[in-house]
Formats: sequence, structure tokens, C-alpha cells
Amino acid sequence: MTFTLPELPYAHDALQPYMSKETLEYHHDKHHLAYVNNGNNLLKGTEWEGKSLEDIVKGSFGKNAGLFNNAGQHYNHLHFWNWMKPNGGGDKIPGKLEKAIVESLGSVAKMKEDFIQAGVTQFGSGWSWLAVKDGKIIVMKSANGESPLVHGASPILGCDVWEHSYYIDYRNRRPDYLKAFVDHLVNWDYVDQMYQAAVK
Ligand code: MN3
Repeated sequence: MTFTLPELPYAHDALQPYMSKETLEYHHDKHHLAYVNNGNNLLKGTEWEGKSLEDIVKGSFGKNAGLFNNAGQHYNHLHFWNWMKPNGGGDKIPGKLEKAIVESLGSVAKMKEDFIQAGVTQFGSGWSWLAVKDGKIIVMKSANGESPLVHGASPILGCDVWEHSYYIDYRNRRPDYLKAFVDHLVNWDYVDQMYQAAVK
């Protein structure tokens, strides 16, 4: 088995009231597990067997849609669980990362506004992102299981805007979900780790 479902880094009810136990039971225990199982089945016998997850995602993009969709979503969700934590969000952003955000995007407030807007305007299923491209931090959005990885950038923060991520808690109010994610859930220390790795 190349892909395995990680344990959540917190209890299923730890992100309440912003993300419910029921949402995480479906989203982590069922949706992510399906990407893991489908990905393992679709990987068998391909040229990417034995490769790293990032190489599988980049290599299968545009070549093997079934494998890409599942491997891409496995990659995105592995990080998504870590991009959140209880009592996250707010303006507690590690210094170097905060400086880079201000230099690239104008201000922390503008970054949050643009990140939320990217998620609101992603038509259908997908993700909103902060990514590093050519040393700068950019805001992106992507469809389905795509990520900045397959668009020449390194993802450092992503928010899942598939309906399975918010419909139980927010129904059709995607903007409210994105605002709660930014204000109360983001684990900026994990974003900082990915930022440091991306600019090395
Ligand atoms: Mn999802």
C-alpha cells in the first residue's frame, strides 16, 4: 500500500463549532479513505508505482485522470488536516512568513480577503490556495483535485471548497465557511513549515 490514511492530528470534535465532528467523520473517515483506496488500486501496474506522492501527482496530471484525481486529493487532504487546528486562525503568523505575505500581497488583511475570494469564486468543486512561485507568495484557486503543484508553484495553505467540506455545517454558505477557516482554524505554524521548505 503506497497511500495510507493518516490519523487526524486532533479529535474529531476538536474543531467545533467551526467544523463539526460529523463533517470530519465523513470528510476524513470516508472521503479521504476513498481517495486512498482508489488511489492504491489505480496506481497498481503504472509507471508511477514506487514513486513519491508528489511525483505521482505531477506525473499523472494530464496523463492518467483517474489516478491523478485520487492521488491529488490524497496529497491535498494530507495537508488539509494539518492546515487546521483548534484555536487557529487570527493574526498569529510567524514573523518571516508574515513579512513575505506583506511584501507579496500588501497586507495580512488583503491576503485573507483574496484567499476567501478565491474560494468563493471557484466554480464547483476545488480549492483556494496560498502558494510560493518564484519566491513570492501568491493566491490561487484550482478545480477538483488540482493544486499549485501541477501549476508550477508550491502550495503552503489550501482550503477545500468541495461541498463535502462545509455542507453539513454551513449548507450553501461557502463564504461563511471560508471566513471561519481563516479566522478560527488555520494552523499558521504548519503553513510556515511549508513556506520555509518552499523557499529553501
Ligand atoms: Mn475534501
